Amino acid sequence: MRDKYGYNHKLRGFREAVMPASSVLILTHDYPDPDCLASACGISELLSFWGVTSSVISFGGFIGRAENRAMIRLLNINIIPFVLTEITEFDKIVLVDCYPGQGNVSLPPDIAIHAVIDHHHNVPPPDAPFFYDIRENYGAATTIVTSYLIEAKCPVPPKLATALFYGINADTGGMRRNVSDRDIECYRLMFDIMDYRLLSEIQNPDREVEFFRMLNRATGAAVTYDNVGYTHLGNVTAPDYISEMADLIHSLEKLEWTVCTGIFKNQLYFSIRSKSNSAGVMAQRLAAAMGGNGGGRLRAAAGQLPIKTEINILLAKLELSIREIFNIKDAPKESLL
Ligand SMILES: [Mn+2]
Repeated sequence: MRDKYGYNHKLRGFREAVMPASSVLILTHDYPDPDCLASACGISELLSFWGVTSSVISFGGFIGRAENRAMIRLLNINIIPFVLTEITEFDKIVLVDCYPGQGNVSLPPDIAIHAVIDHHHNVPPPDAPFFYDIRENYGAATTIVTSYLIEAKCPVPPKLATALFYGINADTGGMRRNVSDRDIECYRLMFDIMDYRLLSEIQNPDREVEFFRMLNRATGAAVTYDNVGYTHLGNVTAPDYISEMADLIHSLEKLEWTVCTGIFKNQLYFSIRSKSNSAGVMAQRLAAAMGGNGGGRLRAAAGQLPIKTEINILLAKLELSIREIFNIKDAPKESLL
């Protein structure tokens, strides 16, 4: 039977795809954010409620954002780097907040997966060899997982509720972007269970000096072209600094769009923020113009561009593409500071 969102039958499909199992690998995208971490924790709880004795949460890349590190530490999230997992030891593999073959998930191409839970624009082939639950209208993958927990009548302890609340909160920018009724409903339910003190500690974490270095670079290099902001961070020690600095610069009052770039592992990573609803489209256009990959949601998007020439030549080309795509060809370039 379907609920008013038309999704109730998905829980049964998920259960059939992953059960029975004694050991399940729950994989997030590389450089995990609160949404995928919370989704993974929720799935882990659901699996143990169903009797799975061992599940492991894993990710490629690593974690730069202080809030995300605090989330893992304070909520005791047991997460291990993908390179340390032995993939053949798992009966089943579940992907959360990502889709196989998208370049942001560390998974050997020949490995069979069993379930995908995502809210990005991904269209599985009709004969997809795995279960999928992709709800593009949801602001957070965590909302899908929270719905599973509620439907399955799985108890949600306060720490998990804190993770789920924070996951929905982070991906919706505090209920500002891409919010569906179901996101709000789950957000409210978790609010009543969560630990406020822990949430506050996660949101106000101790920071490493690298954060301030990045902040200094981001503001020092920031320029505006009318209502479009741009900054380049140079080499970064973790790609999630790029999205973090994009968020900060984007709070400048006059900006409609913000683009932030940084170099990591010989690729130029970019993040785009939009106060209208065009970030994902702009990321696709920028990637197409520069020969890279890009995409995302209405107000937040990202991508990677290959670095095949000298970086200054690439950045000059990028500026031309930004001017073209955002329709600011003749706008004066002004320094932020
Ligand atoms: Mn997400």
